[in-house]
Order: sequence, then structure tokens, then C-alpha cells
Amino acid sequence: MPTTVHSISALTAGLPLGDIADLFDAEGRPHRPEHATGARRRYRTVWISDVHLGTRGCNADMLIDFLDHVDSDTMYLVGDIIDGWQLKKRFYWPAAHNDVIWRLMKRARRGTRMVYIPGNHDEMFRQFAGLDFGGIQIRRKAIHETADGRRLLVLHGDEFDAITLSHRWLAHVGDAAYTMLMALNRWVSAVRRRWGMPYWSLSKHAKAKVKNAVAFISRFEEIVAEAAGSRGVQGVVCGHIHTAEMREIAGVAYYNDGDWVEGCTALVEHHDGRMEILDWGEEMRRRGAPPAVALAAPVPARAALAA
Ligand SMILES: [Mn+2]
Repeated sequence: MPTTVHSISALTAGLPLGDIADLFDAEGRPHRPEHATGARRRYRTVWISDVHLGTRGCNADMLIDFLDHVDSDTMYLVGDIIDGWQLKKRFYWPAAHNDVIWRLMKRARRGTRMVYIPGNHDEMFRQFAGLDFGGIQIRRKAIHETADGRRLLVLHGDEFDAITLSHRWLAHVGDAAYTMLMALNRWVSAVRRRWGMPYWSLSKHAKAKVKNAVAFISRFEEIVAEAAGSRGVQGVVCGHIHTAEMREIAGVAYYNDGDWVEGCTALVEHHDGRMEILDWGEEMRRRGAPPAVALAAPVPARAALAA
């Protein structure tokens, strides 16, 4: 029987998150009131990860919009929800980040089954695996059973960093950066030509790096799927590499719910067990909502880099 802890300050005592503890316990209203949506979309399950609260990169406004439009029976927080690494370096916690926490806690109180699987950026919460606080279950990993009877292993994904042995930052190189490098390459070449210097392709080097990123993502997906397969489950849900994906790898269903820094995506399970990736930037554009934050370019698609 897991221990129930009602106050997060009891959990965070002695951690570098002392200041945040008060925010968790705040019973007051959120800075931004909940959007009064008549009928929220309801799914069986929602997975989000890599929110990186406590950093400037976090698109908290879009996540707030998502949380105000979508409900589910179960919600998994698949790690890197709070960026403890960055907070340790510099305390950054705008009201919108508090509003995200408020909404997640509220969800638990309203009866959504909440499971929080800390990642590597919020690894300070891993020591509380097995505990429940405020209706949120903290776990190291979980097994989710879908409506159509499949068993999915849910974990953050950094467990495989040592195996993939790649530069993780390469996974964050976007299409826009690539396009910019191509333009920069033309400029560099022109300048070098004028100065009588030999040709040196910046874009070639950039391309190699982006190709590395693509290779890394593929390798990560394959390793995670293989590990899940060897544990006898039909699929795996993870985050970590900020690349939303849904594909079958050697008979194992691989799902990645993406992130709220670059892609702003969530993974959902419909009531019949069908899975879908929601692209919330796209959802907001379709609705005609003003773009609260300029979206960073999405991580390059595998196909776009065949060159
Ligand atoms: Mn991570």
C-alpha cells in the first residue's frame, strides 16, 4: 500500500525546489482562470512529457490551453515536467508555470488518475517513486493497459542514453536551423571566395550533424522498442528526445508523446484503444487562437533529410 503524502513541501524539503513547494500547496486561484469550456474533449488516456517548467523554452501558455480543452480518465506525466537542472542554475518561475501545476493538481482532485514518472531533468522526484501525493502517483515506470487489451510500458526514456551513446542535443536541431545554415553556407562561401579562400561547405558539416540527429532518433526508437519487446509488452510510451512518433518497430508499438518546448504535442488514447498524437500548435491554428508563443521549428522529420 503506497504512502499518501498530501503536501509536496514534505517531499521537497532539502531539495533545491524549496521555493516551489509553496506554490504546490497554494489553494488559491490560478493566475489565469480556467477557460470555461462547455464540453471538453475527453479521451481514455493522455500522455505528456518534456514540459520543462522553470525554463524559458517551456510553452506553458499552449499547455494551459491544452489542459483547458482536454480531459481524460488517466493522465501520465512522462518526465521532465519540471526542469530541476535549470532551476538550480537560475530560478525562473513565471505565473503561467504555476498555473500548469495548479491545473495538474486540480485534475487529480477531480478524479483523473494521475501518474507521474519523473525524467532525468526532474530526477529529484525519482526517490519518491511509490509514493502518492495529492492524488498523483509517483512511479519509476508503469504498465498501461489499453482499451483493446494491449500492455504498454511507460517510461521517460533517458534510461537508454548510455546505450545510444549519442549527443542528445543533436536531436534538437530543427528544420529552421538547417535552412538557416544552408543560407549561411551560401554567404560563407561567397565571402571565402572573395577572400580567395578554398571552398569549405558549412552546410555539408551541418547536414552531417543533422543526419547524425536523424540516425540518433531512429536508433533511440529501435532500442526502446526492442527493450520493451524483451519485457513481453506490446508497446512502449516514452518522451525524452522531443520527437513525437507513432510507429511499429519489429512488432512492438513505439509511441513518443513529444514535448512542450519545440513540438507541443500530446499522445492520446481514444476510448476504443486507438492512439493519436495531438499537435496542439496545429489545433490552435485551426481554431484561430492567437499564437501565444512563437513555436520553435519542429524537429526534422526523418524523410526530409534523405539528401
Ligand atoms: Mn529527458
